[in-house]
Amino acid sequence: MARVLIALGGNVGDVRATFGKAIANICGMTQGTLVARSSDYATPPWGEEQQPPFVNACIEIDTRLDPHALLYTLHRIEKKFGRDRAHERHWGPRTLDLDLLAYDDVRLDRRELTLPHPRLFERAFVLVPLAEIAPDRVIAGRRVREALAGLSTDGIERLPDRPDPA
Ligand code: A4P
Ligand code: MG
Repeated sequence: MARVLIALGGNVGDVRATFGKAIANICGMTQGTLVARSSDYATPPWGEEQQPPFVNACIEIDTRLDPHALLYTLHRIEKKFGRDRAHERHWGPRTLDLDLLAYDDVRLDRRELTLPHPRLFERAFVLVPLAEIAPDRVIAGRRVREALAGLSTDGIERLPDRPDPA
């Protein structure tokens, strides 16, 4: 069983509702167990700034899928929730982005899958939710809470919990 961290992001549609359904799909389609789920955060757009604010969150799951099968499954779930890679811009608006942040302590350096995620430590929109659920996790030699301390968190806001859908 592997312990896996996944980042969720989106800025098109009812992103928080999408996250709820996507997390259920992630657990179902990976035969995974949800270990932890962060709050949702409103975050200023990063990379390409002329686009609506994002919602971001992180989850931790246990799964028996290997890293490539897991990424393939995450891409299927992105597509199911309306993501269309053929018609979007790099760093542009999207309904759902699922990034594999870390898979146990596995290191991989391939274009289709780099582990840990290569841009993880540049992004407060990833580290803020990650620090909520895994502050002491060490990834590529860096403790999550310490990595976050080096970044600006300006404009990032924790969103109030939503009641579970009936
Ligand atoms: N890939 C390689 N390694 C991984 C990995 N560890 N996890 C490959 C996921 N994918 C990985 O990904 C491009 C390719 O990377 C995939 O085909 C996969 O095989 P992508 O998600 O299609 O590309 P992208 O999302 O356009 O680029 P990137 O660099 O992953 O950027 P982001 O961060 O995902 O960009 N601002 C805020 N506030 N919040 C956001 O969530 N997101 C983006 C989108 C831009 N600005 C944002 C946010
Ligand atoms: Mg991505």
